[in-house]
Amino acid sequence: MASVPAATPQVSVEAERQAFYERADTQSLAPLWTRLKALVPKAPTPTCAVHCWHYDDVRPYVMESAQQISAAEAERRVLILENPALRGSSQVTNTLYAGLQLIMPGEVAPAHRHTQSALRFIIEGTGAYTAVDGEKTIMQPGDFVITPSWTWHHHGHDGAGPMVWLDGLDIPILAFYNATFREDHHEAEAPVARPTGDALARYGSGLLPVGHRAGSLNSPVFNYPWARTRDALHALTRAGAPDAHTGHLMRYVNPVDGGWAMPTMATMVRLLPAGFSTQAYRSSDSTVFTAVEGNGEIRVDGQVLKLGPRDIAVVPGWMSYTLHADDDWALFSYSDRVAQEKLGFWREQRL
Ligand code: GTQ
Repeated sequence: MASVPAATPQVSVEAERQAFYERADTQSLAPLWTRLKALVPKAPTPTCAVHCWHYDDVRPYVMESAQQISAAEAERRVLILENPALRGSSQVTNTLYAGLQLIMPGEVAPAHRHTQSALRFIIEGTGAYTAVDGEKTIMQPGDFVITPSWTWHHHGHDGAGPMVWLDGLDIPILAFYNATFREDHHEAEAPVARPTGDALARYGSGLLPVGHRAGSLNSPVFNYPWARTRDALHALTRAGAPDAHTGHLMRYVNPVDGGWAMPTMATMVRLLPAGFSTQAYRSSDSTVFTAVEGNGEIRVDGQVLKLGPRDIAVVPGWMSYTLHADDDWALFSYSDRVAQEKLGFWREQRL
């Protein structure tokens, strides 16, 4: 057999393949085998970054936005919390949006509805309301409020002083599915049909109207007041030791079926007693945290994020992290965990 230099066949194989890729490319075809390991990696490779926004740093910008534009003109006067690794995308994680919304006394952010779900976690101020699907709720710091998909909602402020809340929306998820719809109400304020407090009395008091059926994707409770949540969390600390990996971790529940409050975004709140440190933990859902009361640290990827009241942090999915409480530390968090669970691929690991 005639011998050929060893390198030659390899070179010609590569060259032939390249030529083939170029010809296939003209038909909008691409080889999987050059991409398989990246397309189907062994473990998640989130492209978002660890980040923390300290409220004292961003508050001046949020307040200045009121000099720049009214809530009516802006429709929603929000500064988007954009992940530094995803600038220009309006994403805080690959699947979630976060923003800080400001409303001033006398303002109305006009009624609209959209297929995205929204959550509000109240950061600062008192006296503003949000009206969701015909009921107003007055918001207090630490309250968790939901705006289900396709429900009319507007925000207003009959009290005094600026009011700021954290908006969490599933905007990137809806964009991924290309299933975004919106509609503006013909009036700034959508009709209010029920008295304030009705939903909480009817569905959020350990009672349900007899005959009420499960079946909605969203909790009928749309404001989970901080005063109640706080009492519950502190009661837990008296009953026993916190979970080693998560602390006293609770989820906001749909009282009708025991599920999550919303179908795409999982919302949780936890208390870590003063001095408590968690063992390392990771899960496949990238998570946004905000501290409500107390101070502590999130240690992740060699970084130490100090998180006091109103500070906001993002931890990418599958990155192992630990939590350390300086004093009794209450943390709210949201992620796409509920969507991942329902689709069957959510994972967690206790390290
Ligand atoms: O309050 O309806 O931060 O529609 C982004 C989009 C808030 C809202 C945001 C929205 C809203």
